[in-house]
Amino acid sequence: MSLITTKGAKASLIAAALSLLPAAANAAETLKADDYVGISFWLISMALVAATAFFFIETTRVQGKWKTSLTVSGLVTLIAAVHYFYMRDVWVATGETPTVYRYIDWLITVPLLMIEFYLILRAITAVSGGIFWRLMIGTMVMLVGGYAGEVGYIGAWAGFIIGMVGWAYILYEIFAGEASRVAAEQAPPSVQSAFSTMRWIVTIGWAIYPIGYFMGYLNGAVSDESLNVIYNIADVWNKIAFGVIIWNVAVTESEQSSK
Ligand SMILES: *C/C=C(C)/C=C/C=C(C)/C=C/C1=C(C)CCCC1(C)C
Repeated sequence: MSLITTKGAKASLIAAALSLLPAAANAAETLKADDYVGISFWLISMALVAATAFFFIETTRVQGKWKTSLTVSGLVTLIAAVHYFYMRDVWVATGETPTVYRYIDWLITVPLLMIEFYLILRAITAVSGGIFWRLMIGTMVMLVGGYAGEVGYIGAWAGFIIGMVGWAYILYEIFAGEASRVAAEQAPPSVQSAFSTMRWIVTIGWAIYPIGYFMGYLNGAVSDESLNVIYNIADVWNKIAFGVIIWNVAVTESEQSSK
């Protein structure tokens, strides 16, 4: 049974659009033409809204077992879009870095991105729940460690190290653990190639955040302005491009099996 019907997709889009409108109108009054950080917040917000519409509508095009993956991609960009509208307002109004919104966004979207690894494997074969739980545990350790360090509940370095351990655990699972074995041994070529690109995103694309933590926070070498622009671009890559890879494999596999 499909999770999202055409009608359902339209309704969720309209709801999403409405929830974003007031915030959009609000900030338009104060955005300065030379505030390039604010403008980057705007661009990313719009790209995330468009990506959400795209992923939800495309769920109607793929086979049932791929719909959940696409829906999750749409949820990631929707949740991020709403956070970006708030972050953009905070930045435009105060020039301050909206760290707390970023962490709340990560707390919801990063587990969803991790679930995607589990979902694309589950679409092609029977996989153990252990993969799911290990990816979740790694994610939580990474984010809670980073947050505790950033807000000062624990030392900045301790938070960084705990966060790195969580991330390393995730990388182990997808490069050498059960998830990687299932992908290598049982997945068709299109899924293998998606899995491999996704894990490079988690390695290289995700590295931007700990580097940002280090440069911006631990040694203060990077300004708030640059850091926000860098995070904003990273999120396009790590949320939208990640979703597009899943969309591509879902469409390819659906078309293969309808032949
Ligand atoms: C869409 C948002 C994404 C993919 C955010 C990802 C965030 C991280 C990979 C954060 C990682 C961190 C570490 C590995 C150690 C230091 C603290 C963090 C939380 C910045």
